[in-house]
Amino acid sequence: MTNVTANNHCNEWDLLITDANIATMDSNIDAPYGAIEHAALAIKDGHIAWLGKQTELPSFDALATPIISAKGQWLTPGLIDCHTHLVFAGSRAEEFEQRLQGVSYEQIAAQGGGIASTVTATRAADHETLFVLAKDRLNALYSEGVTTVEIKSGYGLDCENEVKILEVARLLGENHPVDVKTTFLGAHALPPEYQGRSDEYIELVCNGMLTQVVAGNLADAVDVFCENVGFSHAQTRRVFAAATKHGLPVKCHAEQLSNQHGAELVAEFKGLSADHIEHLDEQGVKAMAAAGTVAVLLPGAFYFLRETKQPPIALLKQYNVPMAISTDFNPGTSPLCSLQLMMNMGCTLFRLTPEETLAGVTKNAAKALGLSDRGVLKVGMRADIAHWQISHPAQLSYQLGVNKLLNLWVLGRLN
Ligand code: DI6
Ligand code: FE
Repeated sequence: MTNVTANNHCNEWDLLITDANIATMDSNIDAPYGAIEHAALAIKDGHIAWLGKQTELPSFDALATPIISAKGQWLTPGLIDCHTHLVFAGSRAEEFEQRLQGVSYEQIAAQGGGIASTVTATRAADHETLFVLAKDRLNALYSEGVTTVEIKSGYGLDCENEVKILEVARLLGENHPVDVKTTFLGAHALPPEYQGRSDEYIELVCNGMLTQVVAGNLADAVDVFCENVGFSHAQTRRVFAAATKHGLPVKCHAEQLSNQHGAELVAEFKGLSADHIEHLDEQGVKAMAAAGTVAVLLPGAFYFLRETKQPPIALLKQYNVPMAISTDFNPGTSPLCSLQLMMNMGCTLFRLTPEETLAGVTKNAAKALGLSDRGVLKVGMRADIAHWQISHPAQLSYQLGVNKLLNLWVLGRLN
């Protein structure tokens, strides 16, 4: 059982949660969900100081320690949404109507709609407008137990506007309890003014934009949409090389609509994750396994695009590639701002187990962001903890529409 004496200054705990069942997601605990029932958990300085069976609690100063009873309900790690495009303006509802009449996502992109229409609206919006729009979305995720969110740029597509989006994302992190990580996705789509000159645009991404993003410490990672309607394998490689030169880890929108071997490429750069991956083949899976690159599954985009090609779940399991699940929240392919809905879809659409699904929005999502201080409840980890009114952790993937969140601590703070 986890019980580290070094952190066991029990008269100094900031909070003790008693009468809990804890889905630790710690693979060192030999039980489904790494569960400890009839448990307690102590927090000190925003981190977990003790956790274990309540009967094994060391003696502590009951008068000096604030205590909350979890009333026999469940604690899990705070949820992590590791792939979002949260900062944008405008709506794509009309495009949704077109798509329902049979026009494909690629056709709309080719006609100058799709991502380009969100770019026009986002370029026209100021920091404050974007902040207000994104804050609502962040609140929606937070209300369902999310404590860490990754936010990508990619709807500015020039220096000024990519920087603006990342500044708004940083500002959200400073003004909201949720911890925000940012990713520079300048290579999301070709802006209209660069039509026919995609190599020149990639030059701007690698030199002009990335230099400014790094100078302002605006990004924690770099992503590329490697696709027929995005950027080629060779162009993706150029962006990854530039990111690596600046010491930034890379991620890839890979194999979403076709197999461009983006997953192999991101693995070659020891990248954090390959995301979407419906068209991923065995060679790509092997490369990811060897590099420790996480597979980020985005069932919302799969559902919304009415995709029929499934990501190769059996192969990913066979090669032990960690699988994360995320919303991909964006106006075009996944306007679905609910990580709990994604958990349900992970089970219903991709046939993951509820335990794999919970791992996908906790420990594997942390790994997809390169974060080793969260995603699992154990001593020394951040006290990012969700308290749920549920009788079994599978209920988180099972039931929708009734918010089961009772309490949410971020860095030990209840908001
Ligand atoms: N893949 C996606 O699913 C989103 N971006 C990407 O590279 C779609 C973005 C959009 O359509 O606005
Ligand atoms: Fe995406």
